[in-house]
Amino acid sequence: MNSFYQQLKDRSKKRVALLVDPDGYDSKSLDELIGFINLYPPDLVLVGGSILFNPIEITITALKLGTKLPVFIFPGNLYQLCDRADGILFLSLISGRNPEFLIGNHVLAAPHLGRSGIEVIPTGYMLIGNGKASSVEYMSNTSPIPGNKPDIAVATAMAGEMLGLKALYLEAGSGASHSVEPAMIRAIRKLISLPLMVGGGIRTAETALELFSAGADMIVVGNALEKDPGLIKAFYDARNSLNSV
Ligand code: 1GP
Repeated sequence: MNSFYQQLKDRSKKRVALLVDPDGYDSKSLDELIGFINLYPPDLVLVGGSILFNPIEITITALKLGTKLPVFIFPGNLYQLCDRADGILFLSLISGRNPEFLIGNHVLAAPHLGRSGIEVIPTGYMLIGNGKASSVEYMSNTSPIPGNKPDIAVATAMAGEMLGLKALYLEAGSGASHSVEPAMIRAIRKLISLPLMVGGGIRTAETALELFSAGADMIVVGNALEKDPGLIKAFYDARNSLNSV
C-alpha cells in the first residue's frame, strides 16, 4: 500500500485533513462525524490536541473501524503515541526555540515509533501569531512567528527544508480568529517545494480555496467541524473543484 507521504508528495492534488480532538466528541457525535466522513471523505484524519482528558486510543480505534481513511496522530505531547494509528506527523516546532519540542520529545518517542512501525512524516511545525495567544504557544513555551513577518516565516521554512524535513505545517492555532495570511503562504510557496499543510481558523470553503490558491497543498480543519460536521461537504466540494480541472 502507498504510504500517505507518497500521496502528499504529489503536489498536483489538493487535500483536506480533518482534525479530531478526542475531547471534542462523545461517542454519538463521533459516530455522526464518521457518517459524514464516509459520505464526503477527506484525505486524512488527524487525531490529537494540546491536552487530552479522553484516551486517544478510543477515538483512533473508532475512526479506524468506521472509515477507510488513513488516521494519523497529531501529537500534542508524548502521551498521545498510539500503535493503532496508521502514522504520525512527527512535529518539530521549528518556529520556537524550546529544545524539548525541537528534538527532546522526539528522542523519547523514537524507540516507541520504531517498534510500532507506523508511518512517520517528519514535519516542520511553524506556529504563526495572529494577535491572540494559542494553546500551542502556551503549552510549548515558545513565541510564534509574527503574522506580519513573512521574511522570518520564509527563512524558517527554508531552514526546515534544508534540514531534511519532509513537510511543513503552518499553524495559526486551534480556533484562531483567522487563518494564516495567504500572502505568507505565497511567500513560502515561492521558495519551498515541500508539501505545505495549513491549519487553524479555517471555517469556510472560501477560506480553503483562498489558501489552496496561495499554495497550500493540504488544509486542516478541526473546530469548525466539531460545531457542524455537515460542513465537511463544503470542503469536499472545494477540494474536488480544484482537483478535477
Ligand atoms: C489546530 O490547525 C489545527 O491545530 C486546526 O485548527 O481547530 O481552528 O480548525 P482549527
